[in-house]
Amino acid sequence: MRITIAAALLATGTLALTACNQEPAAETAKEANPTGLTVANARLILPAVSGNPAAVYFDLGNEGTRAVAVRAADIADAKRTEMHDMMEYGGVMTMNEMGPVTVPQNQTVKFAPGGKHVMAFELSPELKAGATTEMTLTIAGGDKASFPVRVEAANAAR
Ligand SMILES: [Cu+2]
Repeated sequence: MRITIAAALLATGTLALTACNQEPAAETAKEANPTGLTVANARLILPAVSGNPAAVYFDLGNEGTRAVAVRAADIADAKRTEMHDMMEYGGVMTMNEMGPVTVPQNQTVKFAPGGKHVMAFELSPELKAGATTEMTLTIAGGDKASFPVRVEAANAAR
């Protein structure tokens, strides 16, 4: 009896290994990213002065089946982040924290210099240009998805 159970476990283990070696099925991909969001061209621009916050820019798409509201963008190598937008007050452009960003289905919202961006505070001092960090987006309802972000020097082309 004991042998039979061991054999069954072994068979299960083999199946799991086989599954790992295959291309992820559509269902698996959906589990990893239940948000429907896509992120392209993501980059974190290191501050010119160490200790200052970094700005993160990217193209945020939505290939899901409905509009999605992004309410947080966390960066793995930063202690804290805020989502900012540039707004005009009395003729002066300043950046301010913004509320959730809605991405309509099949549309792209650009986080770009001069507009929306993610501000990353208290960066890990080990984070250097050429490295990759990770951004985790949280949408209304609580689903999350993570995306790679390349780290660029302060003077890199944006
Ligand atoms: Cu900002």
